[in-house]
Amino acid sequence: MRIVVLAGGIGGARFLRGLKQAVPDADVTVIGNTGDDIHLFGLKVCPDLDTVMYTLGGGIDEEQGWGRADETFHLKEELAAYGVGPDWFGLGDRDFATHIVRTQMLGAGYPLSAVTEALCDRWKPGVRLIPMTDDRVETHVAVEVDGERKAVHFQEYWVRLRASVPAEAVVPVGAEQSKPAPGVLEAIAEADVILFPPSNPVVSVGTILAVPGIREAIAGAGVPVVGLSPIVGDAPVRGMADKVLAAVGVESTAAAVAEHYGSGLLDGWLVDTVDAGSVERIETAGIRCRAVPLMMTDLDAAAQMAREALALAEEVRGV
Ligand code: FO1
Repeated sequence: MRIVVLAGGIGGARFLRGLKQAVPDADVTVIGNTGDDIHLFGLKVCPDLDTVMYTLGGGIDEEQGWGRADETFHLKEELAAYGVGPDWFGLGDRDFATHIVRTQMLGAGYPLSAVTEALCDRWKPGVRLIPMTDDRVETHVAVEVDGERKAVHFQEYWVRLRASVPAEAVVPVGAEQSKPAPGVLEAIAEADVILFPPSNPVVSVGTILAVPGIREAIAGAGVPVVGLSPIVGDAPVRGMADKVLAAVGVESTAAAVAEHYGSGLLDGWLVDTVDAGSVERIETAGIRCRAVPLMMTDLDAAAQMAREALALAEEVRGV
């Protein structure tokens, strides 16, 4: 079975680990969000691609959900000692190697998709990981700080500001001019099922859908598209998705996120059992809905969620 998954960071990566356990023989292609990318110290850092690669490749810091296990921060300390910023983004020594190799290959003219493939040769994530585009896209967030409106890089909003101020707008800068990376549209066209994991619907899945051609390809693929709500009980399971949902006028509920994606895109939507009351509203919106446990407390829970998503896809396919 060929499965395409649009993945962001931690939630998407953990879901993918469950999917691989649920259907080990499936051919999984991950279209990764690159809107979180940031250039630091002359290096290109791709947080969401690295989170998928490390999580599935066995190198992730399990507790944090990002960055490398057994990390040290000597380089970060030395840079700070030189007064070279920023110091609010936690790049570890092991992680730096990934960004050095990536930046070196980009500098030699390799596109990000080829670089990602090369990095995955080491990590062997067991899925094909393709960036949504080889072009530069960076999400910026419009905020008002000390009475001054300004746009900050997503990572500054997320990590330095801890999303402590409302996001007035979220803009994937460069998305309009970008095109899907090689293999993205082909994977969607050949997929038997397309999944939206519990990733951030605005800055992760939303950014991938902002690359011209991707939303249309998914909507027109003619195969079941099933998503899992990242919102449980009116609150994001992790992260601060509610802050960016507000920026796009979407209430922080499982039903509102499903309606935000729309029945033109989504055929099925899984909500957590605590949100079972919203099943009818979602089905009225033309999206088949089931209430199942959606807390990825461990690998088996994530695998069960994946099985539920695939079962719903078959149910949708059958109509
Ligand atoms: N998230 C944090 O909350 N604090 C950090 O210092 C931090 C550093 C970091 C370094 C590399 C990397 O790949 C991810 C990192 N993240 C950090 C997570 C990152 O902000 C998020 O994973 C995504 O951008 C949102 O999904």
